[in-house]
Amino acid sequence: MSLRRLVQILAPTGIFFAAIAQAASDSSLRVQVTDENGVPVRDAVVEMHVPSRKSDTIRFPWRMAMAQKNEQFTPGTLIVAKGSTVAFPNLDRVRHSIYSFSKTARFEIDLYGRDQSRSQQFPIVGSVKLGCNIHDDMRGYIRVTDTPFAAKTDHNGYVDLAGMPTGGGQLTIWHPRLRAPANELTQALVLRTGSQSRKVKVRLR
Ligand SMILES: [Cu+2]
Repeated sequence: MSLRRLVQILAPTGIFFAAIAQAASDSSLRVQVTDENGVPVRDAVVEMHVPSRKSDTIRFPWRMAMAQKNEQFTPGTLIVAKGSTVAFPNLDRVRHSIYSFSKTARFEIDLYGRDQSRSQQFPIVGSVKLGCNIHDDMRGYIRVTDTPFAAKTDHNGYVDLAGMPTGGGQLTIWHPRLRAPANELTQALVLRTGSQSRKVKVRLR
């Protein structure tokens, strides 16, 4: 039976379209990021950009917060949706003054102390490098994204993205030490129904 005939039979029942809707969000992807020597790269941000369905609000399961603890940014890399407001709670006894010179978000937050918090909005997609005016070696990164399919690699360099629509898209890998323009690498990728995996080798500085 031809597909066209099948559509004619099933369309009035709604079954066919339900089947399409099911298949359209039935793709999952496992990515492993390694360096040139095959050593896993952790805390790389992996994003899959697919043609958007509805522009639903993106909600990640983690907190939109970058704390300062033991004179370090925690977590060191945070993924947020474009337009998010991020909290910067200070959990240290000492005071911090956070800044960014990144094109995507230039700001400076005056000194604030223990158990206080400040917040900042991130309306532009890209990466933001955070520093502290008091502690020179404090480094933190915020990756602002416009796709809900984004996550950080674990200590084995793995990331799992699920619930994606099938079809063509762009896979982006970002890491602060990735040796490429804007520290990111983009590859075309066709998502098939079911699960698939891909290994990506990157060069680090
Ligand atoms: Cu500080």
